[in-house]
This record gives sequence, C-alpha cells and structure tokens, in this order.
Amino acid sequence: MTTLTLVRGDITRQTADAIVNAANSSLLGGGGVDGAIHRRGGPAILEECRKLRASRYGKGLPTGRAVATTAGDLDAHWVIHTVGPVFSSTEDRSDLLASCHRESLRVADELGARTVAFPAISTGAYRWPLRAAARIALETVRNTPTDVEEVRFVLFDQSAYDAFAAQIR
Ligand code: AR6
Repeated sequence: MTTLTLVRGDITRQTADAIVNAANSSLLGGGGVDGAIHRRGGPAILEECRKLRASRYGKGLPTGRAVATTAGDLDAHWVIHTVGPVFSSTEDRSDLLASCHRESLRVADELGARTVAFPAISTGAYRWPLRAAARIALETVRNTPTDVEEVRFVLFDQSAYDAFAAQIR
C-alpha cells in the first residue's frame, strides 16, 4: 500500500529516501527546483550527472525517463532526475508526464527507496497547467504498482498545493 501525502514547502528541505528532480535532458542543472537541488545538494550531484552524460546518456536523458544519482548534502540517499515534457496546447503530451512518475517509481524500486518526494513536474518553466498536471501525477502514482511506501508531493506555493489537494480527496 502506497500512502500519498501532500506538503507545502521546499523539496530540498525534505527528509526522504529519494528526492525527484524536475530536470532537463542535459542533466547539467537549470533553474526552479533543479537549481535549488543542485545548490543545496552540492557539487557531488553535478559530478555524477556529468558522468552519466559521458556514459549512458551521451545525448541527454530523454523526456519521460528517470535516472538516479547521489543526493549529495540533501537529507536523502538519492536524487532521481526526470525530464518532464514542455506543455503544448496543440499536442497531448500527458503520457510523457505520466511516464516521468512511473519511471521515477521504477527507479525508486530498483534502489529500494521507501519514501519518495516529488515536485510538481513540468508546472514551472515547462508551463503545464496545475490542475491537469496534478491529475496526471496523482492518477499515475495511484495506478503504478510499487514498493514505495510513501509518495510525498512537495508543493512550493499555495496554488500548487491547492491544485493537488483538490484532487486527492
Ligand atoms: N521545492 C519544491 N518545488 C519547487 C521548488 C522547490 N525548491 N522550486 C520550484 N518548485 P520547475 P519544470 C516548483 O520550473 O516546469 C528547470 O530549469 C515550481 O513552483 O522547477 O519541470 C529545469 O532545468 C513548480 O511548481 O520545473 C528544466 O529546464 C515546479 O517546482 C525546467 O526548469 C516545477 O517547476 C523544468 O521545468
């Protein structure tokens, strides 16, 4: 049984086995939650990301996929980097957003992570409308078989929290 919880806050302040990062394909950092994770997690994360780029992911991590690194100085064992889709009003990319959640849980299971914190993937720079993103995130986590015991969505602002809370009831 996986318990779904919602908290409002900064994901880099969370204690969890794994913290999910809303990254981009380069894996080399960016703004938003990605920037915050690298800032607080320290250089060990970027170092491992560089190694992934030099080996398995020479062309970058494809959208909808996930890969783990150390969590550096964060209060977690691993960061699971996933690349959300940029929102499009002309093309339905919901499957890719669902895939981010499925793949992150698959990686969490491989690692043996029991508590996993997720941000609201794609709802910042990638412009996904909060309501739709919350529905996809929650539905996917509910419908994905996993050994993860707690999936915690960490929502940075009140509007994101409200969008998730409206659909968890
Ligand atoms: N803790 C929790 N959530 C946060 C934090 C934080 N510290 N900071 C921001 N958010 P975004 P995306 C929320 O833009 O849309 C990056 O540059 C934010 O309010 O971080 O998937 C990457 O490198 C929003 O609700 O990620 C990529 O290039 C959510 O996290 C690109 O942005 C996601 O916003 C990815 O865009």
